[in-house]
Amino acid sequence: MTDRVPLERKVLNENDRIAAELRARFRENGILCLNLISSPGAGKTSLLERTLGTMAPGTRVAVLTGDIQTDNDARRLARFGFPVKQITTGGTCHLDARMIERALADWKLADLDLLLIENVGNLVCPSSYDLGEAAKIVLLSAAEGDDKPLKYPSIFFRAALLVLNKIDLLEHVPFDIARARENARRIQPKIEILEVSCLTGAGLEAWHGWLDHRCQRAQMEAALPAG
Ligand SMILES: Nc1nc2c(ncn2[C@@H]2O[C@H](COP(=O)(O)OP(=O)(O)O)[C@@H](O)[C@H]2O)c(=O)[nH]1
Ligand SMILES: [Mg+2]
Repeated sequence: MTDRVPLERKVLNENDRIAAELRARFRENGILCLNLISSPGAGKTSLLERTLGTMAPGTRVAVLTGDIQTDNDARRLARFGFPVKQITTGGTCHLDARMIERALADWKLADLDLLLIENVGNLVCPSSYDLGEAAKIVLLSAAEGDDKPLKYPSIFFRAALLVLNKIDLLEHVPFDIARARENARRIQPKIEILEVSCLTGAGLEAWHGWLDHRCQRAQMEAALPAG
């Protein structure tokens, strides 16, 4: 038991090293990489379906989607015609940087502008593993309870954006959206927050706007000297 903490630190250090290499490669190629994290069923794949569904053919976007078992999500996303790869972790509750590195081995990064990663459904483990992303995005759905930012602070602390999904359910569930926002800002005052419904499409223009803005920023950063 006493050896456990140093071992975990070593694993995380090794992960950070690979993630830093990935981040440098993404930057070199002007790629915006986003890491989507939520509990199972909050709507990560649905948000990706909505996102890919509005993209013109030829858009330089690709998706990696992680799950413990099955390639269901990859099959849901492949129908849009963009490169999609499933990473099946076989029991591991999060993606790590090595899995991303392996999954990218046969893709040409120079052909991409946007890499969207759907992490394994879990609000705890994925928050500790840097995948080289420019930003973590946490999704929380109205079905899950407005106290979740307080119960799982780590991911709300690390995410740049909170997507509050399933707002179409607000009239049916005792989810206080103002309290959810307030709880998230108690953990991280600067977190950006969007309210959407992937079912009805409400709020998704703001999501597309956020994405466009971040893509432009990634392109501009790639044009600057490294450092
Ligand atoms: N009512 C409602 N259901 C949604 C919404 N977004 C996703 N869902 C449903 O929630 C379930 C889980 O969604 P999914 O995208 O697979 O979640 P993931 O596990 O986070 O990838 C599916 O049945 C979706 O159709 C939404 O905005 N409103
Ligand atoms: Mg999914």
